[in-house]
Amino acid sequence: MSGRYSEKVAVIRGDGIGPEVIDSALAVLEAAGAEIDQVDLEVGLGRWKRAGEALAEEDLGAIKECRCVLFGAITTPSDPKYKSVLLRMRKELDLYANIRPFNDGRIDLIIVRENTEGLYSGIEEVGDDQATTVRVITRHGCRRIAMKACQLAAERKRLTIVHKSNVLKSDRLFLQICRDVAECQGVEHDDMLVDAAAYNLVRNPEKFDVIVTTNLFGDILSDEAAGIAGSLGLCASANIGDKYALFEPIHGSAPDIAGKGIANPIGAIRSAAMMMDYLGRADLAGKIESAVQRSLAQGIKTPDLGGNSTTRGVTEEIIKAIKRGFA
Ligand code: 48Y
Repeated sequence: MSGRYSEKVAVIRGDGIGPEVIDSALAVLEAAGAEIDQVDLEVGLGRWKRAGEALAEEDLGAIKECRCVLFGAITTPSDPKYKSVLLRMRKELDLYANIRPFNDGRIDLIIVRENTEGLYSGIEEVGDDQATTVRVITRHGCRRIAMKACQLAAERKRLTIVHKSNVLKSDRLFLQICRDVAECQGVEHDDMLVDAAAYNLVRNPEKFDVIVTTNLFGDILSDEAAGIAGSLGLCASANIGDKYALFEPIHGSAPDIAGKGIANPIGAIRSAAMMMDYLGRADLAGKIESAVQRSLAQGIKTPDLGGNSTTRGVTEEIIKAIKRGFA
């Protein structure tokens, strides 16, 4: 980037607290000196109610014209006619690696979740007496997620392959391929059954460094890790493919607190920092993270962390820290 031109970023604020936390993230990006060319898109339940469509084909087209997406949160109603926008984008943009770092409190690890197959295959049959969901594990899917996880593990210490191969034969393939890739890449690795991993995450989180796992296990373990880190509101994620990328806080749209001004903006702010890292501005990402740490250390916290600060209060404190050069 180096100030010569700015990157085109699709911004999807979404529903519930999505707009509040994305506005905070954009304000922090601006304070940090990020240059982005923002393309605002209206996507989500609000749009569905208004126009009968949550994510239009032209939105997907517009996204494909951008380097990446900054995404708030979207409410997925249980109406079977409504197709999850997030899952559609992950699939249609082939965002196969969901990377979720956790480094607050007792925890310092990255979960690398396969994001396009497994139990999220969408291959389902619902009858009156029986309902089936097909769990799809492919060699191609395993290889590429294992490669991504190995790249991260090589910069850290160890890779743990999390699976349920004692019961699910599909996970024997996942385990085998992940092991082969780790061997090939010279990455130190071990493996653990998902139930043992769930237990150990609570009891001994320091056992983990980089976890690679299938779609649903990654979904569940990352909420658990967020609980250990202190709050879902702190945690960020990157959904990365070979062509596109989408950055989002891991929390949902939290309709119960929407509009109250108390949502924790840190998950979205950290997602914006991950985006800057992706765009080649690791310096800005580092600056933002240091300011977040500084603000947390000052005790400026929203209610999810036991504090009484507002979304705005936290955002202003982080901006102040960036401007004072604590970063
Ligand atoms: O990103 C997540 O961890 C969320 O729980 C989504 C998931 O299942 O991967 C939720 C999907 C949705 O709301 O449609």
